[in-house]
Amino acid sequence: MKDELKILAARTAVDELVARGRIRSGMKLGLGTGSTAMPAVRRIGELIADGTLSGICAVATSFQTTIACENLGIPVYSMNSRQIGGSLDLAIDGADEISPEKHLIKGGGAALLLEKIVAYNSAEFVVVADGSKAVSSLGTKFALPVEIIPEARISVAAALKKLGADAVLREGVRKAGPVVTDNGNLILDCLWASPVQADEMEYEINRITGVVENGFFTRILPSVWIAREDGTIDRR
Ligand code: ABF
Repeated sequence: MKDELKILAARTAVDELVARGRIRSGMKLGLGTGSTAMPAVRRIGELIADGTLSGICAVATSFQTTIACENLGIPVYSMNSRQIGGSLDLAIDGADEISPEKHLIKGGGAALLLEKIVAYNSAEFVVVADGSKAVSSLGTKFALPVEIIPEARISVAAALKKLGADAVLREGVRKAGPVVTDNGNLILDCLWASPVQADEMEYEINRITGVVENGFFTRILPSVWIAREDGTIDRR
């Protein structure tokens, strides 16, 4: 059921954005990671294949999304390429949690750094999700991922504790070692005893030496498509 809602949110968002001209031929698009972003990527691939969209230049936010784009015939470039020039027209991605102010937690799939580089350098940011992602506050349920330089693992965990967070090193599925991000870094997953002010915390965490980026997304407010259990779409 959840998978169907993810597909519904993703396809509805892409189709409406195309119908309103907010996704157009020739655009530079950021393409997200995860099981909700993927049907959006697939839909964009279909619209390229049937000729509705042409001249799209994409930036993929993970290795997984790059492979999907290759298979779908979506041309992928680096943010630094001549075609992209460091900025995008629109980025579309999933989220782990969405607060009423449309602050997000992202990075459950450990791709938060590239996801944030893409989102924060896009003129428009779109988030697609199923209803379980809409929450009343952030910080106490879904652990905030913080990407860190491996050598700073202990010192960053101590600094996060001073900010009230309990930080746990993310381990691989078989616990044979830590999860290593696409950038060769580690992830500390952080939980607080009570809800946090995400915009302040996004800033404070990034001031810690050894932190590369954190999964609070508060500086660009997304347009959000959330598929509810009854099959209706909550647009925010
Ligand atoms: C990406 O996909 C991540 O930032 C987030 O962690 C994840 C959401 O996962 P899913 O769409 O698979 O639930 O957007």
